Order: sequence, then structure tokens, then C-alpha cells
Amino acid sequence: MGFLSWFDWFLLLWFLQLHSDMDKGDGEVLYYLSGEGAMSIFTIDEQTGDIHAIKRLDREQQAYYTLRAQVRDQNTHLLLEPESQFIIKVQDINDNAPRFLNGPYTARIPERSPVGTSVMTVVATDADDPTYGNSARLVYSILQGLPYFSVDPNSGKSIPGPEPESGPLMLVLKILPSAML
Ligand SMILES: [Ca+2]
Ligand SMILES: [Ca+2]
Repeated sequence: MGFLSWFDWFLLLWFLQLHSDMDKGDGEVLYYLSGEGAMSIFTIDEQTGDIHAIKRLDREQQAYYTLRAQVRDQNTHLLLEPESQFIIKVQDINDNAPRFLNGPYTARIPERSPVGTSVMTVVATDADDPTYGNSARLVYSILQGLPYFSVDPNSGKSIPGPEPESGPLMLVLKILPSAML
């Protein structure tokens, strides 16, 4: 079984080519494609075996496509070799921004709480591939509320710092893809 990559959101920038050893380049063989997305997302040039994507691929919708290819004699239409199966993997690009789950968050903390008391833990997610590069890696930081609060950049856990003199405090958090830092 072959394993091929295609890029997330990339359309027709390049193509894949199937080639049979039975193909002497004289136009006597024909290539056929079947399986997931055959003819609706991927098309094949019968003569050359070139496979093109005719729609934009979104890894976050479908990351793998299992397809099958046949090579047949142009005249007899008999299979020239056993049908082969291959998988097209849609390679991730960083095309999703991180989002907070269940936000906006509200939390209360008693006056004169000890420094270091946990206020809350915020959780964000990113739909990109967490197993590839930094596309889904998150870093938490505070936009407003310093120096009275801090946040663990990795876990999103927020803790208060020194107590303010007076008045309410607003804690504004943001998440950034790590690549932007
Ligand atoms: Ca992302
Ligand atoms: Ca992506």
C-alpha cells in the first residue's frame, strides 16, 4: 500500500502520478481510480496516471483518503496488474486560530487570598494537527491584569500576585500560537 501526502488547503499546485511497469508510454494502458473522493475530489488522467485534486482539501475535515488504482489494457480492458490501494494523507498547515473553550470565564477570589492561590484554569484548543510542527501548540499570556495575576503559559492556570490596593480587577487572557511569540 502506498502512502502519499497532499497539503491542507492546497489545490492543484502539484499532482501525483501513478505509473505501472506495464506502461511503455505507447498509450496502450489506461489508469482508473476508485475509492474515497474518486472523481469527486481526485481525478486521474487515464492516459498518464496523473492524479489531480479538483477541490480544496481540509485536513480538519478529512485527513486521509483511501483510494484504489487499476491499470488496464486499452484494447482488452483486462487488468494488467493487481489493483493497488494507496492512502493520500492531507498534510497539515496552520490555518486555524486557537479558541477558548467555554469562554468568557468568570471567577471570584476572596479578598486577602494568599499570593499563589489558583483563580481558575482556562482551556483553549486549536483544530490543527497537534502531532505536526507547532500548528496546534498554545501559549497563554495575560493582556490585562498584570501584575496582580499571572498565568502559566502552558497550562492556562491563573494565579493572583500581590493584592491590589483597591477596586475590582479585570483579568484578560489571550492565547497565541507559539510560532507568533
Ligand atoms: Ca493553529
Ligand atoms: Ca490545518
